[in-house]
Formats: sequence, structure tokens, C-alpha cells
Amino acid sequence: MAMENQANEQKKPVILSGMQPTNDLMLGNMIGALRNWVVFQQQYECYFCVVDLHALTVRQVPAELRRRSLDVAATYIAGGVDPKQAAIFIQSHVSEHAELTWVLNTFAGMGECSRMTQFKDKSSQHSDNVNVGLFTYPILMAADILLYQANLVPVGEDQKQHLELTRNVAERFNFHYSPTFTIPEPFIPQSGGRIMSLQEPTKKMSKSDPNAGATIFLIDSDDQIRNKIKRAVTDSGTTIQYDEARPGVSNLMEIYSITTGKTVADIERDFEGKGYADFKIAVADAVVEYVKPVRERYNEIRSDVPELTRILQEGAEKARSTARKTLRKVYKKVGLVERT
Ligand code: ATP
Ligand code: LTN
Repeated sequence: MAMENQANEQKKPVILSGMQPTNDLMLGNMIGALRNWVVFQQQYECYFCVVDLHALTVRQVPAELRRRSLDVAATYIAGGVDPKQAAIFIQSHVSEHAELTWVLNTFAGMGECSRMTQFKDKSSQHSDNVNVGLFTYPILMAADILLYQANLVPVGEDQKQHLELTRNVAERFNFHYSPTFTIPEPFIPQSGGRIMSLQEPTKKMSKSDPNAGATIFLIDSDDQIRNKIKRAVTDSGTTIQYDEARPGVSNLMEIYSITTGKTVADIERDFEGKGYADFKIAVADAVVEYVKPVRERYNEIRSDVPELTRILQEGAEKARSTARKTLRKVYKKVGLVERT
């Protein structure tokens, strides 16, 4: 029986995902990604990392980056990731990520990297620092995923293109040598994969948006959340109806739907004859209730640094033991002399 259990455990499919410690996590990160990590953690072998090496592609204040990396790890747990089920770790603690990136760099084309939307966006946002790391960013992401032979990568809509590149690089490597990497699938939620900015609802909500009113952070106070929703940009219409031509109100409806479990049709019916003011109050109440338990747990977890450090150390050890096997295989296949 014990043996049987062990065999079943080994057969669990693998999930990997990560977030950059570029700021506090926000509602879009929770709805687009973290919420699904929690759903999957029981059926999958899970690896969730804080991608601090990725964050270096944009200039960081060192002390802040260090603090934020722990903040993000604590938010994973506050959002429901169970460190007993999933390996939670800091990317730079597992040096195999950087090592595999180098090899995969030799399997990625200049053309395909330059077509990445995130590269184009970040290069224009940081035109004073268009560094090579920004360009090869998706290759480091491919290494994150392929090291663990991940089957599924739960992310928001914006990462679809990076997943496609990861699959292409993996297929190219497998074809050139022999099957080495599992080809991963993205998991993008049908609803909530792209939460929009509250100030410019045609742009995605982002944790690095300089406009503070655009983003709801998971550690915002109830008052901050209410104020941001009250000031959210809508349009000159008056009805509460989902319509792609009205991105502001449609975004609020999507947020309301996810935080309450109501369908869009329910919402349209409930708010028939009512205006934006009433609707915004209801959305604010729902988001406050959704975020509050995360914020409260976060404050508890973040205040116990020794425990958080222990969880990250344990996570890195588990991650390293898997990553090491893949990297060794890759080094051997490409013809590097084995380390003794
Ligand atoms: P930055 O603004 O610093 O580039 P970000 O807020 O876009 O960061 P990431 O760390 O790049 O966040 O992303 C973490 C996860 O959250 C990814 O899976 C990403 O797809 C998802 N995500 C980010 N923004 C949104 C959004 N607006 N809606 C849904 N999911 C999102
Ligand atoms: N590129 C992603 C963050 C990220 C990631 C990953 C996501 C880095 N490595 C591996 C999933 C799997 C982003 O910008 N959101």
C-alpha cells in the first residue's frame, strides 16, 4: 500500500509559476494567477517561485528588492498556497535557473525574442535602460518552467506569448537532441485573465503602474480600496451592462463577478434601473471582503521572518533536487564534460 501511494505521488503532474517582486501584489495577480495556484495545489506537484532575477531587468533599489521578495513569498501563503503542499522558493536560491537559461539562450532566435509584447512595452517604459536581460527575459522564464518538467503553468493572459516561446524552445531542443523537456501548457482563466487598470481600462492592471489609483493592492486598507473603486474611470453611459465598447464598467463587472461568484447576467439583472454610484458601492464592498482575509493573513505571516525563511529554505531544497536532475541531463546532452 505504501509503495502504491508512493507510485501515485510520483505520477502527479507538475505545475510551476512565479511572480516578480517588483512591487506589492495586486488584485490582478490574485485573480489572474494566484487564485488558480491554490485550486491546483492538491492535484499537482507544485513549484511557486518569487522571480527575483527577472526583477533585475528593471533597475531596483537593492534593499527594497530584498524586502519585497519576502513580501511576495508571504503573499503567496496569505493567498492560500500551502507550504506543506507546494515548494515556495526564491528563484535566485536555485542557481540552476540561471545555468539552464544560458543553454536555452542558444536555442532562441533574435527575431522571436524581439516580437515579445512585454519586451516592447518594457523597453518603451524604460527607454533609458533597454538592457540585454530585458530581451532574454522570456528565456529565463522558459528555464523556470522547463527545469521542473512542468505540465501546466497558471498565469494571466499577458503571459500567453511567453508560454508559446517556451514551448517552441523546448520543442527545438527536444528535436535537436532527444526528448528532454515536457512541453508545458498555459492555464489562463476564462474569466479574470486580464483585469484592467481602474484609471485606463484599456490597459492591464499592473503592480508597477505609477498611477496609484489604477491598481488595488492586496495590502490596501478598506478605505483605500473603496476610494479607488469610487474614482474608477467608467464612461458616459448609465446602465450596468457588459459591453466590450465600455471597458471601465465591464472591468468592474468582471471583478464583481469573480469576487462574489455572481454571473454577469445576475449582475445585469440585480442592477437594472440602478446607476454607477450604487454599483460602485457594491463592487467596493465585494472587493473589501475578498481582500481583507488575504491582508490579515499576510500581516501575520510577514511578521514571522524566521518561519518564512524556513519555508523558503525548505522550498529551495525541494526545487533544487528536481532542477538539478534536469540540468544534469541537459549538460550531458549538449556535450559538456560531466562534473565529478
Ligand atoms: P509588472 O507590472 O511589475 O510587470 P505585473 O503586475 O504585470 O508586474 P507579474 O509579476 O508580471 O505582474 O505577473 C504575475 C502574474 O500575474 C502573472 O501570471 C501575470 O500573468 C498575472 N497578471 C499580471 N497582471 C494581471 C492582470 N492585470 N490581470 C490578470 N492577471 C495578471
Ligand atoms: N514573466 C512572468 C513572471 C514569470 C513566470 C515564470 C510566470 C517568470 N517566470 C514562470 C510563470 C512561470 C510575468 O511577467 N508575469
